[in-house]
Amino acid sequence: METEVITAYVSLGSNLGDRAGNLLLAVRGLMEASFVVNKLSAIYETEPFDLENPKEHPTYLNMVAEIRVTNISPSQMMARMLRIEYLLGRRHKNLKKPRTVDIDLLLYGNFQCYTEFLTLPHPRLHERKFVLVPLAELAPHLIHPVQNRSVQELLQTVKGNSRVTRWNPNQRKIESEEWKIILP
Ligand code: PH2
Ligand code: MG
Ligand code: MG
Repeated sequence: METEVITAYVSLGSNLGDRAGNLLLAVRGLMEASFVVNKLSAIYETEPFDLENPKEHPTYLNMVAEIRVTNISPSQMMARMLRIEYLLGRRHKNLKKPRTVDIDLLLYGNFQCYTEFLTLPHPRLHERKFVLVPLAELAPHLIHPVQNRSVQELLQTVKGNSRVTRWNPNQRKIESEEWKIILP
């Protein structure tokens, strides 16, 4: 049997708890679920986007992973990703609530599908700077199979100026309790 190799892109986001720790546990979860992780983008701190009251939501950390897929269908991939979300503490599907981790399938090669369970390419990927910035880091020349434009071009014309900055672990806020331990 011929094995077809597909390159897929997955978006990871967290805005609850130890956000960077959650992203890295999600990457580990992908590897444990037999996904071959080719490349990882940097981690970006991103302003909540696409939500009714964006100011009321904690800031997100987002990143994108490139995955080499053999013999796993898009729906099998989604099922494994949902299981990782569940194992990392996500208990609700409510898009409006903060979450420990959100794992979305952005692209599965050039495959297109429109079902209740899964839409590919991800229907909002081309409108989201928090996805396009890390995706452009990994694959700037990749052509979006529906928009027919490269990731770089989509990023240049994306609407809105929501903040997306490279996350720096040394700039993390230190909680007041931690200061007491460092400075007795
Ligand atoms: N995810 C959403 C809605 N809004 N905003 C940012 N910055 N990052 C996200 O991952 C995100 C969002 C729904 O999944
Ligand atoms: Mg999402
Ligand atoms: Mg999701």
